[in-house]
Amino acid sequence: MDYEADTSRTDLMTITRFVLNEQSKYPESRGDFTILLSHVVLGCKFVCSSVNKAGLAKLLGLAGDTNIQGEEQKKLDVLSNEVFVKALISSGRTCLLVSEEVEEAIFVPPSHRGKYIVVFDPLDGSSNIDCGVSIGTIFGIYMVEDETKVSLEDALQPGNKLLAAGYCMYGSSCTFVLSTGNGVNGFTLDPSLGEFILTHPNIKIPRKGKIYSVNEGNAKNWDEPTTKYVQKCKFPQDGLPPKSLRYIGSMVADIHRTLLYGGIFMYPADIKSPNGKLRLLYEVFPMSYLMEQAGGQAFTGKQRALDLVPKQLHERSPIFLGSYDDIEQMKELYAASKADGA
Ligand code: AFP
Repeated sequence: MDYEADTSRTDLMTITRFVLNEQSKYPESRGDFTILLSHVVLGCKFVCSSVNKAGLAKLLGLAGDTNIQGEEQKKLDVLSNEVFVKALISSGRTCLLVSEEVEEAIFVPPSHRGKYIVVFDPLDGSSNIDCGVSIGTIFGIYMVEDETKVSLEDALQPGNKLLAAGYCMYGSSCTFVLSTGNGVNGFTLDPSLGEFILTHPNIKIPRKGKIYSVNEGNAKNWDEPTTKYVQKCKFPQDGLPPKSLRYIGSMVADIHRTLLYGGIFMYPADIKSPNGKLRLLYEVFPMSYLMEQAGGQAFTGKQRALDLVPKQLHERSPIFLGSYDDIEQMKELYAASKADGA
């Protein structure tokens, strides 16, 4: 028996161990963030288990309600939202929550208050639930300025103030991707242990990618830079082969692939939706933060996405996320179109 190999196989870097290691680099830390994160992870494990047995437990289909975006709520959306709200409040480390499923911000009762603000989409990509496509939870974590005076303004911080962000993808495996501002790491749930194990240390997005990802059904309404970019992907003039198109329509899955394989993910503005579709606080900001932490870029068509200052909780923004060079090319097209006065 190879005892050495066996020992390394059992020396598992669980997400808790990983975060505690990170915490030990800050001697002044009291462990609040670690506790909060363990509650986020618990919520993800609960949702993962619900997604896995959704068909059996009759959790598929509509819950019969419409959320604030005017979309039909699925049973799993409702359940996931409840799970995260309860897990976050019971952590005793949050003061303000913003959920995609709830119109107003949720102020945590004073008895349970802590210093963190969590913005989240409990189950993104829910129109894909019934056909078994990967879906996920997206979250971002901020700190409140003054714990004794929590206000709505605290939830409207720019993305560059994020302390941490991540997502959990419920797919062929359950993958938790996290950044606390020190690179990006991916963990895979080992169902036999019930633990997330570090499987993708220090994720770096390739500098340039071979894939573009966009809902081409909206092409007739795109602006000129987006149209030109996609044309270049299909008919490159530089002698390179055309890029491949991959679009799942589930942001977590599309971003996960983009982080690992490189390329560009776009949800641009168009004539019908001048602000695009994706929500700034709990879709655009967390994914932009992860992208930059992995060495990529996030651009709105006008500016660095993380520098946007939100005015409303459920505001939308156009977004281009991906490999450094690919986003650079998109920025050049926008700059040229601005120079032309388009
Ligand atoms: P749903 O939660 O309604 O499925 O929306 C998912 C999403 O917000 C995001 O996950 C996708 O990237 C995007 O919408 C897909 O939108 P289109 O269907 O318009 O391409």
